[in-house]
Amino acid sequence: MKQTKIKQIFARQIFDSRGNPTIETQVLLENGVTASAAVPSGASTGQYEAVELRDEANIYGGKSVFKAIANVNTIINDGLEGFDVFDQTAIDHTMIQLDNTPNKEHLGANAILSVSLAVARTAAAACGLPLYRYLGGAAAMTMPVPMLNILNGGAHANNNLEIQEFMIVPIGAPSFSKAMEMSANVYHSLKHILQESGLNTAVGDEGGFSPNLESDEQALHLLLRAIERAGLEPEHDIAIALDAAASEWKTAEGYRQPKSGKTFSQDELIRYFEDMVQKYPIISLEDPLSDDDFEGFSEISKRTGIQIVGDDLFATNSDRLQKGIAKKSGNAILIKLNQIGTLSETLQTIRMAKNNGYKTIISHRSGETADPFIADLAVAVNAGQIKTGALSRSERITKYNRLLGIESIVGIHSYYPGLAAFL
Ligand code: 2PG
Ligand code: MG
Repeated sequence: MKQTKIKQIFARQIFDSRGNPTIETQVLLENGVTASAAVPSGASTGQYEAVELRDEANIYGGKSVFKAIANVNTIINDGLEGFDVFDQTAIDHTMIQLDNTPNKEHLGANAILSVSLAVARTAAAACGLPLYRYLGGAAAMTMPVPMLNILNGGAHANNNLEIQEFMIVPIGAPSFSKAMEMSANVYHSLKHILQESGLNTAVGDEGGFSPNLESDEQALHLLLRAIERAGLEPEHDIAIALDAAASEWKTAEGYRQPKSGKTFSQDELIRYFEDMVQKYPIISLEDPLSDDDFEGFSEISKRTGIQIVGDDLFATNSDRLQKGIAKKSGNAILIKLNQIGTLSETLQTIRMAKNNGYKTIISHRSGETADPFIADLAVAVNAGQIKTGALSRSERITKYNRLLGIESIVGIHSYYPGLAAFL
């Protein structure tokens, strides 16, 4: 454990799962221990996320991240040299000060996060612990209930579905591995049903199928059929979760679904979802309204009684969550490290959510890398839920496989909450 001071931090440009540039950062300690981490990138980003610094130059479609990389290799590297790698909070705080803007636009939240995550992973390596154990200590034992996005729409697919994510949630499973077995069966059943119906089985950004359908409601029917065909019972074994990502539908007057052109007032949209929740076994509904509508989130929570998740609404930001808690907006928060930009701030937001009875769902981004950091984080903080795509595409599978590995190590001492994660 000696000489755990940071000697050098080095960033490089790699690609994410959409073929866009992103950052991988490596931390080297004086004792020679080294580890790295990579940052993901969203498509439906809302307006309150920390700034992802991109070069907007004439290469890589304007998306290269060389400025952010230079910030890591110079300003951040110089500013953090000699810090003990175990001082995560001080390191994150120092980067926030070096940036000195409210939304991390100076150094880039992508630059800062890559360092923050690489520091945590290097610290874990320095004490010879798996990341979930380093972050969560002996208390880390809850396997998250996965939400698998098996039908993709919205900004994640070029089909005609307006709702961004149609997810299955294996709440009736006794363990994480059994939950994944059930989910795999449903995913494959859905593929067979689509094939038999002459529908497209190409996948969207998060690995879910992305056929053109008659309506979003038909997508819900298909999920139910796939669950039954896998020999499982909708609601009891597998429930449904949706992410509407309705900030993408917001207009000056109300809401307009971009693909069909259908318009809604706030009240009409609440009623639209209320009706859906009554008809289908929907256990969780994310971003049913825009990222400014704290009141609407409060109203729809009351009227549906199910889990209402704020993603774009809270942006993993404790100030925004605080406002939501005061107004009773939703009852769950999606946690995305790159929305806020440091591990310490993310952990603070998770703590605030838990202390106030909000459920926590650790989430991937639609543009991902093979880094499974969020799998370890979900176990470390006993989040209870994770959202990390369908059972296809390695950048999604790597998170599930990491969780299977953790469960096999934690073994009989792990706890899979199933339905209890939503109560
Ligand atoms: C979301 C995410 C992840 P994106 O809206 O919840 O599924 O999508 O990363 O595109 O913001
Ligand atoms: Mg979302």
